[in-house]
Amino acid sequence: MPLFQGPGARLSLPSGDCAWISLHGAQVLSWVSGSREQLYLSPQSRYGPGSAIRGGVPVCFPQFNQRGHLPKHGFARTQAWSLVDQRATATQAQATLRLLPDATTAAMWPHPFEAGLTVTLTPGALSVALAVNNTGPSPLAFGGALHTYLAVDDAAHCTLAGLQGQPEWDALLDCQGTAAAQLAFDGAFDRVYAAPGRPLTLREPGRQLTIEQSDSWADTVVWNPGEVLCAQLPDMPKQGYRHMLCVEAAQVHHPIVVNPGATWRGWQRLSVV
Ligand code: TA6
Repeated sequence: MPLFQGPGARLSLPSGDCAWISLHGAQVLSWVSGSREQLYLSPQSRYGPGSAIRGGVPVCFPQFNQRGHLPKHGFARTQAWSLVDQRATATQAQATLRLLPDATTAAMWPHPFEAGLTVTLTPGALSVALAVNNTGPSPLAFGGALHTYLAVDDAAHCTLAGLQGQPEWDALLDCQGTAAAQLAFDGAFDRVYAAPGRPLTLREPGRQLTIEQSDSWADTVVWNPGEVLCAQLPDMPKQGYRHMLCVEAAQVHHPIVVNPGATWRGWQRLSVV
C-alpha cells in the first residue's frame, strides 16, 4: 500500500499479488508481484486536487507532454475519476474507472468524450487499458500515454531489450537515430521509439520484466531524468532517478483520431517472468 491514503481501489489475489489504484488520476500507484513492489512511487510526490502524482502509472490524456495547448501530459492525471466496476475471482481482480468532461476540462478542451481505465491483475501480471469513446458529433483527436514508472534497484544496472532497429527520436538532443539492441541508462534518457510490435524485456541483476503494449499506440517512450533534472524536480528525492525507469505506451507524433460514436482502446501489460 503506498503512502497515499486517498480514495482508491485495491486489487488482491490469493497468490499474494496486489495493486492499488488512486481515483485521483486513475493512477495505479502500487503493484506487488513476486514479493516485490514493481512500480516506483516518489516518496516526495504531491497529492491532492490539481497535482500530478509522481510515480505508478500516470494516465496522460488527451495530450502527450507539451504537444498542444493543454497542461503538460493533459488533464486526466489531475482529475478525480470514479470507480464504476470492481470484480474478482481466485485468479483475476479487475477495476474500471471512468472520467467524463466537467466544466474545468470542457473549458480547456471542449470535446465530448468518455474515458475508461480498466486495471486487471492476474498472478504475475498487470494490465492497464485505456478506452476513449467519442460521444460528440465530430472526430476526436488526442495524444497521450500510459507513463509507467517501473521500480528498479539501480537504473545504471538495467538494460531494456526489444527496440532494436526501431526509429528513435532523442528528445534531449532533438536528433533522430535507430535503437540499439539493448538500451542502457547511465545518464538522462528521454527517447521516443516507433513501437516495435513485440515485447520488451527489462533486465537487472536477479530480475526480469516483460512489457507489452497494444498496436493502437504508435510509440514507446523511455525516460529517466538523470541526476541533474531529478535534482530540479521538487517531487523527487535527489537520488530518485536511480530507482525508476519509465517505459511508456504512448502516442506522441501523430494524434489518434476517433470517429463519432466510436471507441479507441490502448493497453500496456507488465509481467514478471
Ligand atoms: O514521457 C517522458 C516525458 O515527456 C519527459 O519529457 C519528462 O518531462 C516526463 O515525461 C515527465 O513529465 P512530468 O510532467 O510528469 O514531469
